[in-house]
Amino acid sequence: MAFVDCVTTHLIAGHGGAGAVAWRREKFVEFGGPSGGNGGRGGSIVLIADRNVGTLTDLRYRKEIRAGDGKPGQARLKDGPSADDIIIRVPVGTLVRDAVTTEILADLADDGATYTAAVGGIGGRGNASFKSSTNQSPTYSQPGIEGTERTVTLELKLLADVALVGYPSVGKSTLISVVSNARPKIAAYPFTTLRPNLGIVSWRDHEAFVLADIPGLIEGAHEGHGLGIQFLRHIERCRAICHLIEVTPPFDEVDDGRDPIRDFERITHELAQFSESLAARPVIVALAKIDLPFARDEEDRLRAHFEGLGVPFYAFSAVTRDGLTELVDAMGTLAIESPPPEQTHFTAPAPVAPRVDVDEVEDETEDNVVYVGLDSDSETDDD
Ligand SMILES: Nc1nc2c(ncn2[C@@H]2O[C@H](COP(=O)(O)OP(=O)(O)OP(=O)(O)O)[C@@H](O)[C@H]2O)c(=O)[nH]1
Ligand SMILES: [Mg+2]
Repeated sequence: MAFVDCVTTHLIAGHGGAGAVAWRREKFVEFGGPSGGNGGRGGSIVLIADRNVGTLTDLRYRKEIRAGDGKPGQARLKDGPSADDIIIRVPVGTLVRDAVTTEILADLADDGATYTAAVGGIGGRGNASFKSSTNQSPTYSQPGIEGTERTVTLELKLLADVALVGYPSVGKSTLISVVSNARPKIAAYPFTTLRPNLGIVSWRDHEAFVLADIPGLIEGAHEGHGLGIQFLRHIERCRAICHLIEVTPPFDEVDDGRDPIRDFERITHELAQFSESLAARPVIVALAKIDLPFARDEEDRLRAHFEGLGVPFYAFSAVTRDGLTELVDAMGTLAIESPPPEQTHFTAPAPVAPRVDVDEVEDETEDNVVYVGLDSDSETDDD
């Protein structure tokens, strides 16, 4: 699966160059003084949110990114050159965590937002800079300061208003394809959708809202079953949930004992197991495929059940477009009325062990701009 929404990488900033100890020796200068220049600054590693970047895919195999060191100071008061910073362009909506403590370091929510994840060390002072009235010939200089290093986890937050959740094949992708600009793959087998799709829904005279089609969930998702936990994390970033259910055909040979009410309860349980904040998210239920007679037959019973629970209930068909306007209105109202989830509620990925041994690796500073996943649109679900 090419879609990468979470990567862990180790960032090492460059060390500062050492200050030089040198002396002026010139033909017509009688008293050559100290002339050691300062060391250059080590390169920092800076993350920049860029709206042209779609995914974190390109960072997937970058276990370590290292900035160059500052050069030592030179004679004749020449300062050592500083190393270039490494700029890593990441998608807007990237959350930066310390991978060891899982603490959130930065939320790069706006285009152009920057975060210096590892700070280059400053260069040491050369002996010339220590010259004073009491010490005309200092024989010492400073070493450069070490750059900082840290292991970070970058997570792509999926920014949507309403998440479509439900069992595989209930018709989530079909719904987003008829109400928004998204054109995801649709098929009659489970787990057609392998990564979340976003669609923009224009809604009467209101401002458009963003709908997310999330891969199908099954029992045990919070423990990693099916496509698992990573997508539950995406749902956490949506304001509200539209929970799709379907009536499976009575003659279905592969009938696995599914029932729309039980499906709903199972998935609601998965969401609650994953996080309290997900369990508390506003939710509406939508019965899909009511063009099918056996689905329409169940509509009244299901409506009575969910309305009895106080859960708003809708029924629609993506094929005949029956009930679509009401459903879009309901989702749009949810998008407007539900507050955005608070960042502190996001469930952290599992922490990684701190690094103990840093192997020498090739200097990666030659190309000092890392573009992350520029062409996310070229990915498909089935690669
Ligand atoms: N009759 C009928 N079939 C539908 C309707 N909506 C979707 N389907 C069919 O249901 C099947 C599954 O549709 P998808 O939209 O791919 O389902 P999904 O929920 O996105 O499935 P996953 O991505 O696997 O989780 C496809 O064969 C669709 O053609 C509907 O309104 N009426
Ligand atoms: Mg789908």
